[in-house]
Amino acid sequence: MPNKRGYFITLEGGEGSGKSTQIKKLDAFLTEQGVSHHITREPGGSPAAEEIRHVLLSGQTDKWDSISETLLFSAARRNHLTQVIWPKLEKGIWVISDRYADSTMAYQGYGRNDHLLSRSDIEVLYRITAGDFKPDLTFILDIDPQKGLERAQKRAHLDRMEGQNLSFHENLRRGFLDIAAREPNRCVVINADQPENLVHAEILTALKERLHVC
Ligand code: T5A
Repeated sequence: MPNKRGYFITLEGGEGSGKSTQIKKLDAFLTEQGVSHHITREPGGSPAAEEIRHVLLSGQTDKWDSISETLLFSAARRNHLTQVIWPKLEKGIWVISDRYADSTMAYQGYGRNDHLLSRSDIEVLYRITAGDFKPDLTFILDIDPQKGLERAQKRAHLDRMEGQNLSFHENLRRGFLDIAAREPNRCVVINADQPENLVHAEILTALKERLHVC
């Protein structure tokens, strides 16, 4: 665990909610403000974690059950933390990640709904992976799953997760909203069903209010 100095900010949400689009805008804003920062993503973000990403996102939807998936996402996360996130934060560099641990709770916990893993199982595994470390601020981009999937489908073919049925995506939306309700000091829910610039403006407002910066 780092003696943390930079801020760790995560963007979360269902498929096609616009995280990558908003991260690009946040990247440009922080550059403009002269804030030293690093953009990353999960699964992935370090060379070894990117290898695990490929294994996780390709193939049939039923390739892994939720326990196997959670272990693989956690292995990738541990590598990402030790090789990239913690060293950057220690140097005072902000880290902005496209997805992080809330995605594990939402997708492998709520989304799958196969009752193989409880909330507390996932929390214990997170503690093994990252100790008490948590993002300073998390934006949860909320959108009707049907609309999000339509956006994702327009952009590219659906990957292994995106190909799950609609009830999976509805469960994970509920999961993200539940996570936000449980941790209101860390999480801000953003209405992602509005034009990109308005979503960006909401994110900047919350960034300034929550972190008292920029
Ligand atoms: N996963 C991940 C788990 O199951 N467990 C975990 O622990 C972790 C970390 C990652 C997958 O892994 C799963 C979750 C995911 O299924 P990924 O390739 O990183 O896969 O995919 P996503 O994170 O889902 O990213 P997407 O690219 O699908 O969605 P984004 O980034 O939310 O959306 P974005 O910005 O690419 O936008 C999608 C389209 O919508 C348009 C964009 O131009 C683009 O065409 N768009 C808008 N259109 C209208 N209005 C707006 N406001 C728009 N914003 C964007």
